[in-house]
Amino acid sequence: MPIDATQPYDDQNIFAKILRDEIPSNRVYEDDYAIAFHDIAPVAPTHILVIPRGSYVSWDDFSARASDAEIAGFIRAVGTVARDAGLVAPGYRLLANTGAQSGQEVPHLHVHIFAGRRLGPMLA
Ligand code: DGP
Repeated sequence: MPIDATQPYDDQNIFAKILRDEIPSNRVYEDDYAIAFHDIAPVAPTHILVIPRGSYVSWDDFSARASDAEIAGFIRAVGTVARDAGLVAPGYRLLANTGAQSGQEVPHLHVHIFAGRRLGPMLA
């Protein structure tokens, strides 16, 4: 069910529970600003989600409210995850759905990393 990106943060969302280790995930990375884990329903051979540790509904919420340190830390984490996974040479795609028409389903900001096959010109 797509979410309303203008809603307040819900700390019972599934990624909040993954952050608190209340439900399991296949974690591949963590630092002070972000964690990364494999998507439960991959659409590419490599499909990793990177989420900030802070409580942000969407890219919009994050870019408006997060500190410069959180934004820098998160963007560095996304790059590090892709680099550590060996994705730079073959290439990868980043995607952050924001709000209902994008299809965002989980109301905690997440950046998808897709890789491992030739990706089409658009995911739409
Ligand atoms: P989006 O449509 O951009 O909100 O993408 C949400 C993604 O989250 C979707 O690709 C499936 C993934 N996902 C949903 N629930 C879980 C979960 O419990 N664990 C993991 N690892 N991924 C999940």
